[in-house]
Amino acid sequence: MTRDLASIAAELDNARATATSVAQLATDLTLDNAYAIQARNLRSRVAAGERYIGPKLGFTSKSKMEQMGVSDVIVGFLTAEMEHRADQPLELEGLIHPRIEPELVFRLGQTVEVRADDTSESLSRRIRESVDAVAVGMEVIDSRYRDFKFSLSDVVADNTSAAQFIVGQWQDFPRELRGLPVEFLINGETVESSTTDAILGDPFVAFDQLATMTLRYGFELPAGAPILAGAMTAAHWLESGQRVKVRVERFPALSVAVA
Ligand code: OOG
Ligand code: MG
Repeated sequence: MTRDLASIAAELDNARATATSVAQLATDLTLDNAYAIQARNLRSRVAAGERYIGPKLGFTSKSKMEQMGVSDVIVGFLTAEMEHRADQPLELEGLIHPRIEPELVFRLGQTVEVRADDTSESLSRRIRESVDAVAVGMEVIDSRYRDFKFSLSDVVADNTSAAQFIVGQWQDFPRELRGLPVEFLINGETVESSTTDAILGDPFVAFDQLATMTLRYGFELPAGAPILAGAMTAAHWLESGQRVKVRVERFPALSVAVA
């Protein structure tokens, strides 16, 4: 039986709010309907007082696609309330089965509006020209589905597992971001290493993906928006007492303690 989008949206939002996992959705949910569910939950969270600040990309790296068995780039939303400050301990309460992953974050220096004659090339170019800073980041993902398992449409409907994110110190936007070594450490031990090329072969290709998805699904790109470009390694389970750190060459390291 096909369920209406409003009831699926309400079930997922309730799962998030109560930190209780739910069953995966029916397999006949289309990707367009999954994005419609995501948009409904953004609207209801904004109506409840949260503030939309920017988009996040997911599955832009092979390591993430392989870890989760999903191979298409996805986009979710970030609200101001989801941002966590690195100098505060990360609280696991209110989360179901959180994981953490190392990200690059771009910042939009000005609002990017979609124009009627935009192609993904022209929009990608304006996004890139509007980015004024980049930082190392981390994302806490927390699938609302049982056992952290999902299909592509499931994870899109669930706002791409987004839960919290941390942004390190903003750096001037460089001409080039390829080839920088990345290390992900838990309790001082390197658990993953990679390079910035993990993101689509070149982190700047994230702008093309964001442009294509924005033309299709209408994400807002307001001034000041952080844009998560996607994890550069597989994600790791968060456990209380851990210290998690990301090192990307040429950037200040970013670390956070788990309460
Ligand atoms: C979906 C979110 C993927 C990324 O950076 O690749 C993502 C998930 O893995 O649960 O945020
Ligand atoms: Mg991510």
